[in-house]
Amino acid sequence: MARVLREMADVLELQGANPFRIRAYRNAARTVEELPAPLTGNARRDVAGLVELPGIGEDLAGKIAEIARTGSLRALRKESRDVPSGAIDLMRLPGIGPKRARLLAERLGVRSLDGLARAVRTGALRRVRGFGGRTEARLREALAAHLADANRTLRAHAAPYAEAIAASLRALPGVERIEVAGSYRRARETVGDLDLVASAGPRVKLTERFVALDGVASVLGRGPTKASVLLRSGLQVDLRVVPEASYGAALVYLTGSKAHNIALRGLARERGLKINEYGVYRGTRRLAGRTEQDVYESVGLPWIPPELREQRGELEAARQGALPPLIENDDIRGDLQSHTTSSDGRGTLEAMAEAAQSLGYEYLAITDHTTRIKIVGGLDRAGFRRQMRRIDALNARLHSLTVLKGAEVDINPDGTLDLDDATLAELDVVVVSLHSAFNLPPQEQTRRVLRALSHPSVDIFGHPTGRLLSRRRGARFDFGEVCRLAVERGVMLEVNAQPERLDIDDVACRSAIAAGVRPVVSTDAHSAAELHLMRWGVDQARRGWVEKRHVANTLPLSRLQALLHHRR
Ligand code: DGT
Ligand code: CA
Ligand code: CA
Ligand code: ZN
Repeated sequence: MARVLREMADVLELQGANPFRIRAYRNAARTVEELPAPLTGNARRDVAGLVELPGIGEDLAGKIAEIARTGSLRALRKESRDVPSGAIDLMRLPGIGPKRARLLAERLGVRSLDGLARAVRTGALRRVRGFGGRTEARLREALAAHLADANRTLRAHAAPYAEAIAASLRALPGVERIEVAGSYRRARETVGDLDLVASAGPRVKLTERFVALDGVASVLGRGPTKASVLLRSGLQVDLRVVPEASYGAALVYLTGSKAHNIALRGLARERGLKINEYGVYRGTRRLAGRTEQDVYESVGLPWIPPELREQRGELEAARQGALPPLIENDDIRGDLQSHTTSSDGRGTLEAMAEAAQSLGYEYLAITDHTTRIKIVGGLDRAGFRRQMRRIDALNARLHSLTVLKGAEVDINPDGTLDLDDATLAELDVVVVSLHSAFNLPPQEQTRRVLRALSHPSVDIFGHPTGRLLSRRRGARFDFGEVCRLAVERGVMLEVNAQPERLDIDDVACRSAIAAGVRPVVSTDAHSAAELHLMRWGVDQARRGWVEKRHVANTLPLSRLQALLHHRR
C-alpha cells in the first residue's frame, strides 16, 4: 500500500501538482506502514478506521481502502498515463527531482535509467545546462549502484510478503513444515526473490494452493513439487515441496549460499558421501536429510547459522568448534539513536519513551539533529538545554526506563562538529554522523572523520558511511584507520538498523570487531513504530559474526554509563 501511495506522490510531483497534495500522499504512505494491524479489505470498515488517523481524510481513506481491496489505485493509473514510466525511476536517483526528470526527457529524450546511462556514457548529458561535471560524476556513481541492485528488494520490504505467505501455507491441513530459505534466511540486506521450502503429504496439492494465494499477479511455472509466482508488488516467489525425509537437505540446499553449498558438498565428497537437495548419500543409501542438523552432522560439523553461510570461513570455524555465539534480538537492552518532533521525528519525547518502555528496554537515547541541515529542523544549544530539562522531568516519572540525553551531531565538511563544546559535554550520548559532502576524495574524507571522532565528547559514529541502499554509495574513507582511532578513543561504531541504511555493513562489522571496536545497534527511529526496526540491525550484525559481548547496548545501564562516562 505504501509503495502505491509513494508512486502516486512521485507521479504528482512529476506533473508539478500541488505540493500539499503530494505531501499528503507521502505522509499517508508512512502512516500505513505504521498501521498496528492489517486492513480488512472491507471498504466501509477500513475507511471508518482510517479517517481516525492523523492526516487522513475521507478521500485518502477511500483510496487506501481501494488499494487494500484491489492491490492498485485507479487514480494512479489515470495520472500515470501522461508520465513516462522511466521518469519515475529517474527521480529515485539522488539529485534528480521532477524538474530535472522533465528536462532530461525534453532535451535528450531520456526516459529511463538505461537512457540516462547512455547519455552519461556518450557525454550527451554534459551538454545540458545544469548537468555539469560534478553532477555527471554523481549520477554515474548512483547509476552504477542502482543498476547493480536493480530487481532486488530490501529484505525488510520483502518480509511482510515472506511472513504472510509462509503463515497462510503453514495453516493448511497436511502441511508439515515450511520455511523461507534463500538469501532471505541468510539475512542479506536485499533479496532477488523469495525461496520457500515445504514438506507436505502428497494429497495436499500445496503448489496449487500457493499459486492461488492472494497477491499473486501471475504464475511463472507450476508442477506438483515446484512453483514460481510473481506478486503484484513485483516480487518473485519460488516454492519447493519435498517429502519430510528430505526437508533438512532441501532447506540447506535452498538456503545457500551457492558458494557455501559447493564447499559443503566438497567436504562430503572427501568422506565418500554425496549431498544433494534430497539428502546425504553413501552410494544409494540415504544417511541423513530430515533436519539440517543431520546434514551438517553427517560431515562432522555442528549446525551453522544461516547468516554465516557465505563461504567466509564458517565451515573451518565449525570444524574447529569456533562458531561465534551470535547476538540475538533479546540481548538488546536499549536503543542509542532516536528522534522526536523536536527535529524530524514524528513521535513526541513522551511517546518515544513509552514505546521503548513497552519493548522492555532499560534505556533510550533521544538524539535529535543539530541545525546545520535545515530540512530536519534540528535543535540549537538553547533547544538542547530545554530538551534536557524535559528529559529530567520525564525520568523523574519513569520507573523501568531511563531516557538518555543525546544528540545526533552533524559532522561539518572540515571535521568540526555542529554543536558547541559546552553543550556536547552536558549530553549523555553524542552520536556524530555525516549528512553532507559524501563525495570528498577518500584521503580528505578520512581526515574529516578522524578529526570528528577525536573530539573528546563523541561516543558513537552514526551510520558511518551514510550509504542508502541502491541510492547512494556513501562516503569513502580508510576504514582501518577509523577503527584504529575508534579503539584508541573508545568511540563506538553504529550498525544502523534502518532497512535502507544497514550501515556499517556485515563485512565492516566483522573487521570492526576484529580490530577491537565496540559496535552499537541502533534503530535511528523517527517514530515509535520504528523502534521495532532493531531486528534488521541485529541480523546485519549477525552476518558480521558479532556476538552479544561485543555490542554496547546489550549491557545493563550502569555498565553502559561507565562506558559513556569514560569518554568524558
Ligand atoms: P537472491 O535470490 O539473488 O537474493 O539469492 P539466493 O541465495 O536466494 O539465490 P537463489 O534464489 O537464486 O537460489 C536459492 C538458493 O538455491 C541459493 O542460495 C543456493 C541454491 N542454489 C541455486 N542455484 C544453485 C546452484 O547452481 N548450485 C547450488 N549448489 N545451489 C544453488
Ligand atoms: Ca532467492
Ligand atoms: Ca529463487
Ligand atoms: Zn543521521
